[in-house]
Amino acid sequence: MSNRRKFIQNSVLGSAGILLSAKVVSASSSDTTIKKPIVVSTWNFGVQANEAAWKVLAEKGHALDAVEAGVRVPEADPKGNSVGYGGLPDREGRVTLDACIMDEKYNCGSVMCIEHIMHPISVARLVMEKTPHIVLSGEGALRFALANGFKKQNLLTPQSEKAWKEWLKTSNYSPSMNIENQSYSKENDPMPGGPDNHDTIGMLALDVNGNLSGACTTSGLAYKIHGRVGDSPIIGAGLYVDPEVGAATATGVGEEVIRIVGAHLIIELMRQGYAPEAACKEATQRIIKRNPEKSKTIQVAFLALDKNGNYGAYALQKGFTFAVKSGTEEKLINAKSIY
Ligand code: SD4
Repeated sequence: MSNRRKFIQNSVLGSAGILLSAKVVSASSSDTTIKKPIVVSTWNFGVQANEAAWKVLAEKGHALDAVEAGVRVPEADPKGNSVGYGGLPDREGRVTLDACIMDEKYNCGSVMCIEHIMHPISVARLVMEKTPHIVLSGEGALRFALANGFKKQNLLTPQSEKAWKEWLKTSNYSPSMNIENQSYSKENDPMPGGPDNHDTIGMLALDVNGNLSGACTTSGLAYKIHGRVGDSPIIGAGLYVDPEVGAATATGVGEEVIRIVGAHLIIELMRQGYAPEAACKEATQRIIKRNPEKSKTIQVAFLALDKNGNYGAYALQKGFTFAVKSGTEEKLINAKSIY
């Protein structure tokens, strides 16, 4: 973790729990002030990503441009081992990326299992804007990107290659991401920065004109079977935006998110009057209900922003952080969790 990131985390986390509980406002409460613009995003790297998004929002830009600009930051960061460049590969050593984007008019675009392209979020946006389709996958997505001026690049960094070769020695596949109490040994961690430098970025923004948009981008679960696609590029699972209600995104073990269509579930709960945090909590409880034992061993987290700029999050396990930036707040928050 860079010193700068460490500084931000240390300086804001102390009061985070209190701020979160003070901030959760029901979508149907009497507080009708609309807090805009605002951007929220998952994990520690959300702080830097929010800064990039904020440049767009502060200039009265559209939320869609903000979320695209924001998530491009971790996509291009070789130190992050779960998004874009530097992402851990699948079990064949191939870095395959998933991303999707959605605006306030239900326009959406997605790429699944795309290789060699550093900014899959921008390809997803092109799919949305320049094709009659919503999803392009694999070889077709790559060809579409190359035909539209994207460069073919090697995304496997020496560190990620080293980690993969190390993994091959046991080939033990057991995703257990960012669980605070998991045993973690710095000596055995092949990645610089330790366990904080991973996980999907999901970003949600409300611009000054009240437009909502969201973006989600990831290299997916490390050492997955080649061709595996998680929740992140699936509209309704990893991301959903509904202008009448709000936006939601997910991170963690995608298979569990897909099963409950996580992001869309949260939107529907908020439509019924749940506050963002309560809706996220209910979604985590659906995961527990299906398989209580398994839910203790994996991480899944949700983040939501309603159309009035109220936000909230909830995770299965401790350790999930999310970043908030608005005209009045800039902080990284430790989300509440079930366990
Ligand atoms: C996936 N949900 O591919 C992604 C991975 C992730 O935090 O979010 N990691 O299943």
